[in-house]
Amino acid sequence: MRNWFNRQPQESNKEHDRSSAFGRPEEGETASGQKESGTAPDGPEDGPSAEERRAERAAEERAGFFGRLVDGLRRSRENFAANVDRIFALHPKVDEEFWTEVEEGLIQADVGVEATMRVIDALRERAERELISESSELIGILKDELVRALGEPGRPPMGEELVVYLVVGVNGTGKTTTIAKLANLHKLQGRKVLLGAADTFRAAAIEQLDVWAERLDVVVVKHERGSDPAAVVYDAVHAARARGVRSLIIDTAGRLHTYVNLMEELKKIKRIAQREGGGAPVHTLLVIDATTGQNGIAQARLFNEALEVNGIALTKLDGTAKGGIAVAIEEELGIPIEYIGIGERMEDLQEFNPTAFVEALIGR
Ligand SMILES: Nc1nc2c(ncn2[C@@H]2O[C@H](COP(=O)(O)OP(=O)(O)OP(=O)(O)O)[C@@H](O)[C@H]2O)c(=O)[nH]1
Ligand SMILES: [Mg+2]
Repeated sequence: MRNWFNRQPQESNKEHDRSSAFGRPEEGETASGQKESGTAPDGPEDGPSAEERRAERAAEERAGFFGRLVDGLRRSRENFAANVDRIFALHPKVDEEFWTEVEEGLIQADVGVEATMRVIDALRERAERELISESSELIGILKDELVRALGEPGRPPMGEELVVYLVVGVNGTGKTTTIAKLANLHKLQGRKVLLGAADTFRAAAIEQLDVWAERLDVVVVKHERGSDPAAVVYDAVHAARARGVRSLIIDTAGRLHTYVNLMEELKKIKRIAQREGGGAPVHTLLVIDATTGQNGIAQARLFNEALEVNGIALTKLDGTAKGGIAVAIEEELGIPIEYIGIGERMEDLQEFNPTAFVEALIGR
C-alpha cells in the first residue's frame, strides 16, 4: 500500500445546495420561497399538514447541511472511503495484516499516532468480545469509534447576554474569513453582531474586515493601522455593551515582530476584554488550518499555553485529503472543535457535528 491519501483530488465542486440552514427561508415561507397559506388544509387528501411541512423542511435543511459537508470533505472522502474499501476487500478476514493496514491507514490520514492506537485498541477489543472474524462487520464499529474519538463537539456560549469571541491563530489560517462566516451564522441565529478590528499590524487587515462587514451589514469598531489593538478592544467592548450586542467578534493579528510580542499582545487584549466586559464571557476561539496537519497542532499548544483556548475552528477542510486531523486535534489537545470551515464563502462554516463528520468521511 501504503498510502491512503496518495491520489490526486479532483477539482472541488463549487455548486452548493442553497436551501440550507444558511439560506433558510423566512418563517411562513416554504423552501421554494412561497408564502404558506394560513388556511392550508390539513388532511392527507388535501396535501401535507403544517407539521408535515415543518418536518419536510427540517429534513431538507439537514440534507443541505450534510450535502455541503460531504462536498466540503470530498478530498478526504475520496481517499478515506476508497482506502477503507480497498483494505476491507483485500482482507475479508480479521487478521494481523488487516490490523496493520487499518493502523497505517489511520496514521496516513493524519488521525495521529495516539488517537490511532486508541481506535485500534477499541476495535480489537470489540472484535474479540463480539467474536467478529469478517472485516466487513467492523466498518460500522470503526465509524462508532471515530465518532467516540472526536468526543463531544464544543458549543460556544450563546446566551441572551453579550459574549466576546476572541479569534486567534497563526497568520493565514483563516481568522478573518472565519469571523465573517461566524458573524453570518450568528446573524442568522438572530444575534446582534459587532466586529472589532484588532489586527492593526498587517497592512489591509482592517480593510479586509471592512469589506466583509459591508457585505454582512454589520458594524466594525476600528482604529488607524498601527494603533494599539488593546484600545480597539476597549472601544469595541464598550460599544457592544452600549448597543445591546450579543456577539462581539474580535479579529486579531496572526503575526507580529516576534512570537513573544504576539502572545503578550493577545494576553493583553484578553485581559482588557475581561476587565471591561461587565461580566461578559470572553470566548477564545483558535483557528487552525487543517492543511497544516501536525504543525497546526504544535501551534495550537503554544496558543493554548498562553491564552487558555476555549474552542477550535478547523478551517480549509475542503483543501485537504487528511480530514483525520480533526481526530488528532481532539485527542492531542483536548480542546473541543466548535466549527469547521469547508470553503471560502460566507456559508462555508458549520457547527461541528462528529457523527455527520465521520459519516461524510466514510459513509457508504
Ligand atoms: N478553501 C478554504 N479557504 C479558506 C477557508 N477559510 C479561509 N480560507 C482562505 O484562507 C486565506 C486566508 O484567510 P484569512 O481569513 O485572511 O486568514 P487570517 O488568519 O485572517 O490571516 P492573517 O490576517 O494574515 O493572519 C483566504 O484566502 C481565505 O479565503 C476554508 O475553510 N476553505
Ligand atoms: Mg486576518
